[in-house]
Amino acid sequence: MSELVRHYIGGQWVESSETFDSLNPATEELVAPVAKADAQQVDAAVQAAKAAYRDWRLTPAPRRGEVLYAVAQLLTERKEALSRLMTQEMGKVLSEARGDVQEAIDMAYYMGGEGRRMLGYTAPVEMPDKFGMALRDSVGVVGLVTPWNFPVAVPSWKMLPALVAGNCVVWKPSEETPAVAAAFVKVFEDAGLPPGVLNLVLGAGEAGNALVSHPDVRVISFTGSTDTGLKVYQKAAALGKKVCLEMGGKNAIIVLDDANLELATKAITWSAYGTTGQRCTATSRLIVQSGIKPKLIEALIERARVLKVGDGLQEGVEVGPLVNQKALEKVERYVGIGRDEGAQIVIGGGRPDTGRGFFYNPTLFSEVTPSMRIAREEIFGPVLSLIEVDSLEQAVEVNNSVPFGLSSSIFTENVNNAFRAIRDLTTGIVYINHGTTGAEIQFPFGGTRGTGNGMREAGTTALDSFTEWKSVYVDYSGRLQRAQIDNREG
Ligand code: UN1
Repeated sequence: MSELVRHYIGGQWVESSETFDSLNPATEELVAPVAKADAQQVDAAVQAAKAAYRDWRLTPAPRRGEVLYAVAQLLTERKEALSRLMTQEMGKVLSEARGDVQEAIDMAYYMGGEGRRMLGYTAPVEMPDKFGMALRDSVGVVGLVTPWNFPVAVPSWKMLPALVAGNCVVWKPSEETPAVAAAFVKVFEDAGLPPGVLNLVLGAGEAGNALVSHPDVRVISFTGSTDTGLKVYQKAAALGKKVCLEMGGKNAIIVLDDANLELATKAITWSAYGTTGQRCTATSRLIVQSGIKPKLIEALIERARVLKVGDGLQEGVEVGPLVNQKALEKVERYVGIGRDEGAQIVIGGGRPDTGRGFFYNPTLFSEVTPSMRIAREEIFGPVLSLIEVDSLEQAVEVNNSVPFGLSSSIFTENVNNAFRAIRDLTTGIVYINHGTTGAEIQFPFGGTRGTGNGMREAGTTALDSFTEWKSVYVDYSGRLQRAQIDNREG
């Protein structure tokens, strides 16, 4: 039997009296038993973070950045092992798991550089012999709650900026991916991060609640389902905390009559069925102009015919399992809803004959209308809904009509159409002639409407969640200066 996966609190790997199991969704076999944190252990982790904060905030930022560079190097060395463990634990195919780890490597280098930037600014001030500047300051202990679909990349978007800015972290990863989370934290330990600066607590709702409601945690950064995210938001807001949310998506690819068909077909297949549709950026709607619709459906059927579903560790497999039984049941339920709503199944619509594992065949519905539930609600599985439109204007309107606003895409060879789409699509991420997935860490990541609460991760915005602005005025006149015009002295 595999070794127990433990929490990492104050630089120690610790157990709990209770445990739970982490399963492989392709084989339904045990990956490892896992320690399950209760509220006391979460509190111990927060206390460890608080204690470590005294020194970590005073460690010069370039030194903190160097730890991140060491993390990047170790992650590179361990990329293959981490990727394999990720595939075993949550099912995505190995090549995608490698991409997940690579995102964390990229982020570690990017945020390592922040150690020598962390830019603030100066501006002129109203009085003589006076100086003004605005600095970024750390906030203290931050709590991270992260999902299983990007078990290394998404946490890295949060913890790397948080750490380089001088905060200490308590991280509660999804209960679906504890082993890969522990292996990721081990990288920080081996890279020389001081004890208590990063703490890991494993478990589900109880641990998450304890973290979100802990009075000493000033910021909560959450990525996950809309349901849970809104609960986290309410709980934390009631305690006056800053909350950064990344939640659902219902992303669309628009294909206009003037699109490159081959390119669109490849991108749609990858964005809709890659990671088994379990990305918040996955394509779950296809908005197609009437003229190209028959050809596009034909090409998608052709492509789906050779799409290999199976264990993500096996060579040649392109679509792995869903993460668990519950996710599979949700997909089955929504396919039933789509059928009842009158949509037509063109591809898939059932489970492959694998015997075990939470597999579902890539599925395409056509004859979907924008008001159907399968066109509005997040399914988080390999289910794509095709909506036919007459024009670019109608396509944009349909795209913007859903409660989410993360990612959108348009395929057109016409530069005027492309720029109109850039102007009018109301999502946080817009792609031209590329699927809805594949965001890079040097640009802001996040969405409008129900996808979030206005925050962005990564890019030049990465530090915003984890820093406060401190405006500093230095009066070096040696006397009490009052503004010449009284009503300007605020
Ligand atoms: C997510 O699905 O939660 O844009 C993150 C992408 C990835 C990140 C997705 N780079 O597909």
